[in-house]
Amino acid sequence: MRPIELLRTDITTVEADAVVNAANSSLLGGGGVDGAIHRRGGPEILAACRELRRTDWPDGLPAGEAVATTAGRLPARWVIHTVGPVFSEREDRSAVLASSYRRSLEVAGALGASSVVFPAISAGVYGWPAAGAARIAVDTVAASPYEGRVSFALFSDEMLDEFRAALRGAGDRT
Ligand code: AR6
Repeated sequence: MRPIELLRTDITTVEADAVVNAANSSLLGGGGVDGAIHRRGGPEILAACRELRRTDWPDGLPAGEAVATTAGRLPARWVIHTVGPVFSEREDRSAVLASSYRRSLEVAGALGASSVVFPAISAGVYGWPAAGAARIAVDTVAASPYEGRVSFALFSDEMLDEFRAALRGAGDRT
């Protein structure tokens, strides 16, 4: 399995070619990772998002899809915005969450990005239980043909532990 690095840090401080944003369909900002990325990256990112809404995604970016913009003032070349699914008790949306990771890495590969850092997509405002979110994240990244370096920036010790457990289990699941 590819090496996957786990960091206990604010994603906006990580140096990587591409930083993944856990955005919403509007692409116009929000709280959590999205708020932090726009705050620290500056207005250039929002301007690029508005342009994408005007051109490619007039109805918004669907869940499971990903798109890149400048990273503004972040220590990165690109922000890859993806929209995770809102967690549902009634409907299994795991495939959509996996798609967010897969499509983000496809976009990174197409850009020629040699490193990508992810947050725990959908595991905050969108309500995904941490263990499941970590397992889907790790398994999808492990299965991706993307050749660059992948890391996760996790915001709490609990989330770091969940990702460690998912990584330990990944060898058994693949
Ligand atoms: N660095 C790393 N991880 C963080 C940071 C940070 N600066 N801030 C929060 N987290 P969330 P979602 C963790 O809510 O669940 C926004 O309003 C957080 O603790 O950012 O996909 C968007 O606009 C959690 O573990 O993303 C959407 O409306 C994980 O990152 C909605 O939230 C993801 O939490 C998306 O919700």
